[in-house]
Amino acid sequence: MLIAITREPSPSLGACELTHLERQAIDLDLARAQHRQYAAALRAAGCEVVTLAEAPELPDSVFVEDPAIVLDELAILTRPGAPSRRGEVPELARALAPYRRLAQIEAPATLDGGDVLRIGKTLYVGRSGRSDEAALVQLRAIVTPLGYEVVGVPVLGCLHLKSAITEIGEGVLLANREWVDTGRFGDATIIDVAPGEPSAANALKVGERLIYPSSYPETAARLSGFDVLYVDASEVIKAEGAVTCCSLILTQRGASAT
Ligand code: CIR
Repeated sequence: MLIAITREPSPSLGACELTHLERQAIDLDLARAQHRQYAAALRAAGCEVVTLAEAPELPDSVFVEDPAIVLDELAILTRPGAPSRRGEVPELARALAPYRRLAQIEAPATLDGGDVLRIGKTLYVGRSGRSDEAALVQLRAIVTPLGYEVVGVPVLGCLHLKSAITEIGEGVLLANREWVDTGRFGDATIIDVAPGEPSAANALKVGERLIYPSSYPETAARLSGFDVLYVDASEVIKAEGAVTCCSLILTQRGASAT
């Protein structure tokens, strides 16, 4: 059984952090409806969905991917790069504690979960504006004893590594080569985002299915052969989010498992 942890969009989502996008009005009712559709897609893909309560004082708290990284063996609480997001961590810690033992990235290092792409036992870590070398060193110390390799990857022009590249099948990555050097990912097959859809590389793989925004039809046309559940994510996209950011997916196991 897979668990998907999500969080209701904050009533203050319109005051979210923005780095590469101009601010646009966010329709909160629509964001909530889209979030329910996203939860339904997670259920259709086989997840039990745990939804945390909204946090009016934390505009970006719907993006639960950033305050934690969940591996089979443990969860690592991050120290988000944006100070406004650091208050998101304690609630995620409470939510994850029943399932995983917890480790923590310590100050002054900063790390956003959106910068961590796990492929097998390799953690690719985006060197974005949010995640620094000190965090990479801490992460490596936490996960190397568990058999993981940590590889830093420069990211330029987008918020996070997973804005630029995600895994959509075994050995298959969806990528925007303008933002990341795909040569860093070994001999993986690369599917390029369509020209004119630079933000289309973020797909959420859940088991054998993909959850993918309906906003990128030309890139979607390149996903034939994949079992895709489309969701309307227009409002989180305005907040510089996408589909991986709105959940933490974990296999069900107890916190004492190692
Ligand atoms: C932020 O700038 O932190 C939010 N507005 C968007 C975070 C999106 N998270 C993600 O891609 N993992």
